[in-house]
Amino acid sequence: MDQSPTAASTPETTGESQPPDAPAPAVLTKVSIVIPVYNEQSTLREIIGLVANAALPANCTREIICVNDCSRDGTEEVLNGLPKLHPQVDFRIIHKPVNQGKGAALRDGFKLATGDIVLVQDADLEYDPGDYCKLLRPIIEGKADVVFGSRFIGEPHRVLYYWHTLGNKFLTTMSNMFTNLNLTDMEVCYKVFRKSVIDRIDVKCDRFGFEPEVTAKVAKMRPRLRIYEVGVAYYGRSYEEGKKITWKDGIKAMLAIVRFWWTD
Ligand SMILES: Nc1nc2c(ncn2[C@@H]2O[C@H](COP(=O)(O)OP(=O)(O)OP(=O)(O)O)[C@@H](O)[C@H]2O)c(=O)[nH]1
Ligand SMILES: [Mg+2]
Repeated sequence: MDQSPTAASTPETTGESQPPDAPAPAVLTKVSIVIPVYNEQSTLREIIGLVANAALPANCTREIICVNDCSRDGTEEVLNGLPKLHPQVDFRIIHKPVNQGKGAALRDGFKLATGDIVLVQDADLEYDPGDYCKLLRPIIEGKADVVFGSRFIGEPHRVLYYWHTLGNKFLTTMSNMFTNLNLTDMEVCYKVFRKSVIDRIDVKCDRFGFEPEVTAKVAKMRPRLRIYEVGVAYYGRSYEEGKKITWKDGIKAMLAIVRFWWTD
């Protein structure tokens, strides 16, 4: 594996020799922010505003890739209006003809990514793009190949469902037992990858099995990847506010943990 800092942080070789006192060339790192979107008309404008304006580490640029998973609530119109609202932002927007799920939407989004780093963002307002610097820094500094956020290590988080939290912790523990990682939040949305890592992952799960699948796959990759975790804020929503995930998704996650431990 390439052990240099990120591919992105390697200055381009131009072949020209620099005078000794010339300022070091600015190193540009492009971050591809991939957002799966399904019936998120009510939060989309606000979250995209936050994503478009979120602070990034120095010398980083961004592209925003939105994958509309055949929404039926006016999401399409909101998405098509975004480039006008944020003319400074490099958008890629695709509309899928059939609903396939978060994993499939991300698989499509990753294919369009042209950045050096790929970051997954949900389209609701549960996570805070204000955490991007923290999430990106370990990769930019060359210490990490993959960074997971964690809702359970210290940052502000809305106090909500006990059994849901316990379910999350159970799934993380089960995933850890199979992968031998010591993650604290396997199901977190914020997952950041060097592009060269995500390019090696063939995402098979179309729906929420994505989280255990990529976790198992990054754990299995050899030479071993450097995986970091950073605390992120979490503004969880209640079922009345539109929360969709249920215990059935938990069962599917358990099956995915075993499946991707056993096979690729
Ligand atoms: N539920 C759902 N989300 C999808 C689908 N395709 C893409 N997504 C997007 O995937 C992201 C995560 O979905 P959420 O429903 O918020 O899942 P979650 O955050 O794990 O669960 P909640 O607690 O319900 O918010 C959101 O940005 C969705 O818009 C799909 O088919 N179903
Ligand atoms: Mg959500």
